[in-house]
Amino acid sequence: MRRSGPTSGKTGGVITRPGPISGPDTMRQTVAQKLIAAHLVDGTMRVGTPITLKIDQTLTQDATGTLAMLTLEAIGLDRANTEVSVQYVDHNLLQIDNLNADDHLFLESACRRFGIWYSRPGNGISHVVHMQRFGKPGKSLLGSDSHTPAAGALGMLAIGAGGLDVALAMSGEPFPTTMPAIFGVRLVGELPGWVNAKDVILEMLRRHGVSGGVGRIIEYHGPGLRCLAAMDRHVIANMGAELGATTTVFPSDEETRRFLEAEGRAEDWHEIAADADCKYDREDEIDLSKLEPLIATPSSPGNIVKVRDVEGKEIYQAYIGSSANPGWRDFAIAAEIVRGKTIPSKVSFDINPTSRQLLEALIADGRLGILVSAGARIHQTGCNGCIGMGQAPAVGQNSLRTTPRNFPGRSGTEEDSVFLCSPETAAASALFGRITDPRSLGMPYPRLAHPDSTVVSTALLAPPPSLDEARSVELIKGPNIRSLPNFDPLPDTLAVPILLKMGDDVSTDEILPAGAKVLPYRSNIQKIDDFSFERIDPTYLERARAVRGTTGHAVVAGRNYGQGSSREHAAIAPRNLGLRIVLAKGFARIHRQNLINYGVLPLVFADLADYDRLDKDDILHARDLRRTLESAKDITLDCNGPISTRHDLTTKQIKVILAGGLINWRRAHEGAVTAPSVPQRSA
Ligand code: MIC
Repeated sequence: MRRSGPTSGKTGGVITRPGPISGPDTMRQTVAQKLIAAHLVDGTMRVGTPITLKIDQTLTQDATGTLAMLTLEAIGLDRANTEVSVQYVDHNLLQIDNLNADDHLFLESACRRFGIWYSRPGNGISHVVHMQRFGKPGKSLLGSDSHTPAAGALGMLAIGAGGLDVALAMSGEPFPTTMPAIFGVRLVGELPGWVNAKDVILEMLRRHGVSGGVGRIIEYHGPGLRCLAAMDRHVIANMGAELGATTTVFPSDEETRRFLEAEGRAEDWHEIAADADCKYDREDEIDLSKLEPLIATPSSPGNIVKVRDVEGKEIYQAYIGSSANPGWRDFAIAAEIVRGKTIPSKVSFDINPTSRQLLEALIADGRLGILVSAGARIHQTGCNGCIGMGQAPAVGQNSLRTTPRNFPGRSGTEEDSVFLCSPETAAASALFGRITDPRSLGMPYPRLAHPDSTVVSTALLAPPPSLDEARSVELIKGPNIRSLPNFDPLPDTLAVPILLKMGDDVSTDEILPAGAKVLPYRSNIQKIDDFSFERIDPTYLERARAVRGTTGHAVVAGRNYGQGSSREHAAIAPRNLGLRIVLAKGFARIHRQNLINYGVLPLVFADLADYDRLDKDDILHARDLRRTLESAKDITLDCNGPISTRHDLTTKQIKVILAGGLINWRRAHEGAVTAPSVPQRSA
């Protein structure tokens, strides 16, 4: 590793520089700045200013992909205009009726029609398969999944977004965003035995909380990188989403080369290193050798304690898998821990292989057999219980998972008790039936080197057909696949009741849940409406419907509103129920953009004290809204007195909201798009 940045001087200390420094004229650049500079279409690289980025690759998964494909149809796209676009089917895998299977067939036909790779059900989780088969250092990737930044592990600029933004990127449009600050995290030392890359990101969450990355790219550097394999870096980059970061990047170094060589893609490697004396906007340092096993307690990835602090609590489930611990070593180490032993009968030991390649590798090296003999339940390759698609725990029982999120009810069980930890902690706890620090196992730490070559499996990965063939493909639409509703423009005067007053860090899982009951309606907005805010207030739906055709409504929230998933349904469904304004102390990036894309006005309190003055069922008045939005950043609303708010919208975002959303705006300004066809590159 060539570069190391300025140190903070003491472990855990954070240095914040006074002013923005990221600029195109900065000669000495960080990896993130180099990646942005290489993809900058419009704007200057000054922190907080609008920029647009050229997108080389896109990733969609089935739960968000159906809407993205319907958008491609609506805008009349002929063929994906990217270097590589891949549609994965990894979320909606349970087929208890026709709904999910209908979506799979629709997506398969859309891939053939629009020139997109199709990763079939059973091939694996998008982030992992993408890294294995398509990821390339130096490329940009936009994905309709908040964990897309996982590909930053390979030195990519990988960003999560709503399906509509990803569809437009597929049509060849640059992606609009805000220039993030670069948060350099210097890693020194080496991970001790029994401490996983998961503990590194849990340590970041312990230090910085679930909004510590908002408006930032987190860039890891320093000598400690040497002990992190590419899939370990994936763990850290993946869960940068839990810090609210725009993305996470790692340099492309010798380890990246080793990974790509093992995947049979040595030619895709090139080095990307930060310049020796580059500067970060903010800095932190982690001494890996001082880390110990950590765990997120229910119900936020930000509730971090030492495993030792909760040791002894009985568990019902230990679950290994998901994009937050996807690597071969994550499963192999679990196998070594349980080798020759038996999991107690009261524990459900769930193994969710993350990709077909990984499954084949675990079969080939015998470790799947070891897990099965110990009592593991082997589930199909995919996201599964991470998104509540099966494997829900019993009520009130502790479930230990290596997954990235434990937001309330996300597991599928309303009163769940989900902890997030490393595979080492999950496997050790499975053996004892109670939360166990893996260092108390009393066995030597099995140091497992990644093999030099991996099983490469492409049996379930279909390349796009030729343009001629594609043009004759009909989209296959089952009865559950419905067009997007039409939304009206923003009125000039609003008198909207506040239907909900929420606190800080409300996740999209609470706004519009996922899970096996709801996910099948991701392609049917009219139906998915029914679940809006049901976890926060089950009376919301009825109250929203009552005023939908007349006034519409508003909701009020605290900081970091809409953290978590990229699902645009969390904006569309409440919008379809009449949501006009979200007034919050602050927003998570992707959800804010999704609100804008569907014509909902996101406003922030200019004076936080006003939050306390508002109550559920108060009426919020806005007058002369259209003109004020265009002419000023400050908007004064009225609710028993003035409420000062700000919007921070770009000129285009204002126009989009005034038009009632991005689709309306495009219809009015650009008409249908027929993108030039570009031959797809093979993986
Ligand atoms: C998640 O982890 O919440 C998901 C499921 O991957 C989501 C996508 C979705 O809701 O479909 C995400 O992270 O964007």
